[in-house]
Amino acid sequence: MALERTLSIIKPDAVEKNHAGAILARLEAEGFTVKAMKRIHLTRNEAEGFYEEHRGRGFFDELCAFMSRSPIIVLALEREDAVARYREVIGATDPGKAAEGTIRKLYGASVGENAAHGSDKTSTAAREIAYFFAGYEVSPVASASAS
Ligand code: RTP
Ligand code: MG
Repeated sequence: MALERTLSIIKPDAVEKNHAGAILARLEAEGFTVKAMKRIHLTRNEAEGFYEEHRGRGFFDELCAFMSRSPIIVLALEREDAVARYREVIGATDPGKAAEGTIRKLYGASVGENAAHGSDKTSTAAREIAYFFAGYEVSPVASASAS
């Protein structure tokens, strides 16, 4: 199976609680390679731009206020079948419904404050990685020797 990339965000709640290191270690243990990473504090407009697809939904204002309240850590991750595997590792959107051992079960508090974001499909992942990282910050998708 080919290598694939996904966009991961360690959300404000998890960064505030100093869970970023544990989450990153878990992702590496699950076979993901960090291809790019940064800590940023989104403005409200930047959060709205990222979640544009959800504009008009009941939770949109709350979601964008939350995502812009304090810094996040954004990662471009690579492994085989990265999009689907990452979503398995973070678990269901609502931590109360997430499987035991998943990142949202371990570190999420509520459906609004659920510790992590992951792209929902490969086309979304490409758009989301490009939203946060310039081309020079992300190396080309691997041949075996690429770093
Ligand atoms: P994400 O995009 O953050 O990885 O989460 P997701 O795919 O599992 O869920 P999505 O439907 O894309 O929703 C984005 C985020 O909006 C918040 N949300 N709140 N109160 C609600 O009913 C509700 N529904 C969604 C969640 O924080 C979710 O992660
Ligand atoms: Mg989503």
